[in-house]
Amino acid sequence: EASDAHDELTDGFHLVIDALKLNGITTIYGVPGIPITDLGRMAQAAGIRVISFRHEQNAGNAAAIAGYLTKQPGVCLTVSAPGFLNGLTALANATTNCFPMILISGSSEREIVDLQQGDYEEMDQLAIAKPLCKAAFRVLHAADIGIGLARAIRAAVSGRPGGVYLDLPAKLFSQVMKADAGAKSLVRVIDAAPAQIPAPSAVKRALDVLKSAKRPLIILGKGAAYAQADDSIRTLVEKSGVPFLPMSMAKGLLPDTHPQCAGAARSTVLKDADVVMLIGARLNWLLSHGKGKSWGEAPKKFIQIDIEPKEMDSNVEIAAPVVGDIGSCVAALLESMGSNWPAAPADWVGTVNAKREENIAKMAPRLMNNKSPMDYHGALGALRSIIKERPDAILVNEGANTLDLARGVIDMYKPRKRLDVGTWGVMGIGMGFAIGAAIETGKPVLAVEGDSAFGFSGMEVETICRYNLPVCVVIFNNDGIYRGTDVNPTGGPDVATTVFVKGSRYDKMMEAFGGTGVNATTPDELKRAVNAAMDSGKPTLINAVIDPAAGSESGRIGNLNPQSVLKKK
Ligand code: OXT
Ligand code: ADP
Ligand code: MG
Repeated sequence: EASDAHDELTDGFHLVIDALKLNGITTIYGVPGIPITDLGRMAQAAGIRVISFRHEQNAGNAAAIAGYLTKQPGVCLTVSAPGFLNGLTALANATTNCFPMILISGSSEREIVDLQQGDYEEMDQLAIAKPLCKAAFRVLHAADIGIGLARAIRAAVSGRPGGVYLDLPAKLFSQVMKADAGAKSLVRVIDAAPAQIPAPSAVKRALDVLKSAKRPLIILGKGAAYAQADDSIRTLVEKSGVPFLPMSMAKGLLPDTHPQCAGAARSTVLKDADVVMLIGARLNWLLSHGKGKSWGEAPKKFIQIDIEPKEMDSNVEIAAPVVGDIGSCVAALLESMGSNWPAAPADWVGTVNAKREENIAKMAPRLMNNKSPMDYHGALGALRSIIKERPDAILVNEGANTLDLARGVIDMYKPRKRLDVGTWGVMGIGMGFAIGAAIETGKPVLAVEGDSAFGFSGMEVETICRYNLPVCVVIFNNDGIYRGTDVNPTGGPDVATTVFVKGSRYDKMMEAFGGTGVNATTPDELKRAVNAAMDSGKPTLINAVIDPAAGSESGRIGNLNPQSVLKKK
């Protein structure tokens, strides 16, 4: 029976699974259904961890953050048309954030789709995905599955990382071929993200510019955190003595409490620096495009380290572009700096430190209040001390006020521990990121969520309970988007814009699935409940009751709301 013809055949299902395993992909995030239900079952049987979600966008976000945390593409698996579209938002978001991810979707039959004859879940998925991700491929023959996956992996992780779409029509899975030919068709991707070494002349130019600075600044972005060159980045910062400003997800790459951290002197350093070295950070809206009021009047010179050559001069002139991977670039800079690099100008360092201490001192008393209902600072003061005591925990954060104030208040101590709304400022990453982070790292996760933000992915609390993940969700419940105090301008009882059901008890949602729910009305209660959750590792949701009047419109980016000179009617 061992030589049964059956034993010598393989099929599309098994080739996909074998190709994933051959390339070290051990986890799939997705939602099952036609035509990929059996693929998930067989993958699990073959030892792949299959995490099944309630909505594909959340599965996609989990895959995306897995990619960010591991430098391996996170894989999301979806059904045709609607499932694919749900996952596509996460794929586009991953691409925008430079996270490596592969969205694998089943699709309907080409012959029917292309003649638009109305197949089950008909959609030309490849065409739709293409403009929204870094690369998109379709495999029609089982013998090409190995090459298809190899191309997807390389496209996701090499150069600037991003999202890749892989289209697998239903018929592919049941195609059979000889098992030995199938095995030979698979490709193990060697050196998927090759080092990209910067030119020595570019390194020299960058150091010449840095040396000429009177008021130098280093800005660390999430590309620097992604690169996992933590030790050499720290050495570069310390050897240069230059103040550094971490972008949101780069917080903790060096501790926020590091003596050179200028996070609490942001306005000052942006305005007054004369040379700015960007490491894995783009001059996009989050940095006011490198110009305008927040950058002050004095002329600036930029040094930019990035793997993407086209990023240079995207917003302003870059005096010293250094193109390559951050690990190689920083190593080359360190080597050329030699052993007697001059200290950063003391008067500048002193000015930055004074501003930082002033801002920290100003904030300190606000974090100690024990008001009820809580304000943001009181509640965040409690959470800040929890992360200080548990620096290995991963912090997920979304909302408007809940995001912007937590970013400033909660110090981070280790790299890649802060995961948030990223480049798009997108709501809905919360539960997907929390689940992906818990699965990939095994570390406890604290998700600090605006009540609106949570609503975008809230059903995944069931997923958290089902897999018994060490996730503690804290909902800053201020009865709405930004604030819970809007009224209906016509006088009616329904508020169209930003107010939710008042006094909602989100904690009951967690209890519905067997997790722990807590209603917290003071910072002390909040702290106790979070500590208990982190100690137990049990799925927990804490409804933190926040004063509905405490927030401000759009948090710290209210200036982006369009304003008309005409009076509001
Ligand atoms: O130097 P100065 O003096 O300026 O001071 C700065 C720092 O130096 C200082 N600082 C400190 N002081 C003391 N100690 C410490 N440790 C310290 N650290 C810093 O503090 C200030 C501020 O520092 P910061 O924060 O670093 O600097 P700043 O100026 O804020 O930086 C500028 C930015 C742009 C870099 C920063 O603001 C930033 O990163 N912003 C990101 C904003 C963002 O992405 N927001 C999310 C989107 S908002 C909106 O779009 C929302 N929607 C619409 C929507 C979205 N987004 N998505 C989808 C799919 N659909 C719809 C919705 C629905 S938000 C939202 C829901 C909101 O409601 P929720 O209920 O969820 O939330 P609540 O608001 O809580 O109700
Ligand atoms: P932030 O939002 O934190 O400012 P961005 O997402 O704007 O960060 O920028 C990240 C940048 O890092 C992107 O331009 C991307 O090309 C770059 N990048 C990502 N990974 C690497 C790497 N390994 N080496 C060099 N640059 C990288
Ligand atoms: Mg809110």
